[in-house]
Amino acid sequence: LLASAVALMPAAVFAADLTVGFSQIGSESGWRAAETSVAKLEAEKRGITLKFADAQQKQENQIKAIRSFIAQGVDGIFIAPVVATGWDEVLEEAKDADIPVLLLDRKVDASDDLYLTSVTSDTVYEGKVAGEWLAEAVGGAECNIVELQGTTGSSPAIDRKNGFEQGIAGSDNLKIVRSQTGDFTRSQGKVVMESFLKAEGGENICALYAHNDDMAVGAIQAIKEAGLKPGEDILVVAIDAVPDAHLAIANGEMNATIELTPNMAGPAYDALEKYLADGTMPPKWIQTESRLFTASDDNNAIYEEKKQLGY
Ligand code: GZL
Repeated sequence: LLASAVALMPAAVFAADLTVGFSQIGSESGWRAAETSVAKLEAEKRGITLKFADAQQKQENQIKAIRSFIAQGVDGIFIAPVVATGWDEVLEEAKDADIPVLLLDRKVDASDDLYLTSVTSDTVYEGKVAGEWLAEAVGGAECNIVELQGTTGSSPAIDRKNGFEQGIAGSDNLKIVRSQTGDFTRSQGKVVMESFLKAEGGENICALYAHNDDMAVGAIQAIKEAGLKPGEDILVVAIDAVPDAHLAIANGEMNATIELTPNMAGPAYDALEKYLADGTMPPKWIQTESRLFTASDDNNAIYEEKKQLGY
């Protein structure tokens, strides 16, 4: 009788016993802050205990946090890996402790038997969509592009650069004349854009491609302080579709962004619960959607909606 009662128990009850350790990169961008708040919300919805560690964008802090989660014997470990390399040893330790690891929003250069699954967008595709949009917007005109790269060595920075170059490959009139990391932050985006404007001359820059909206928003400030009109004198395309990007597009100061869902944790919790409940192996990659937003979308309404999401 007891066995059949347990068998009928809803999955949520099993989830109530789950403890997950989340090694988060930091809070370098509005998108990252949203990913964190959604991860906490999704844990609450499932009755999962979430142990959260903010690494202030340092890999050694992530590795320390992961070791601590292993010592605490958590049921699963989520990692948003700040860079793609240097994870093998600690992932082996988690595997030896029989604790499944799930990657959120970024990838690692490690054998995929060291993690249960990765929940990310197609970051090459995002860059390609940005490049194709710009090629379409510019038409046949000569266009010197400046690029703000994400965190050096992170998988989205590597992929979004490659994808963008694929997107503009067919347009000889489009050329990347300056490219430098802004570390995915607004403040660095502004500082690096100021140096681009100084070195290149604002009148010679036709467009900015930023690997995330936060760097673009910082750069927009620099473009305005240089007496130029962002979105007109210098076209601006980026990725994440955070509320402030929709606002900038609504105000004509930005032209396009590609959406990255902040809910990477939801699918990860579901995959972990299923794996722990009955051993189901998820695919190694759970891909999230990417969608282009431009001035033709109702950006003011979308801004209001997304403001509720904890960005
Ligand atoms: C991409 C994610 C990036 C966001 C940035 O998947 O890792 O990190 O685009 C964030 O906003 O810093």
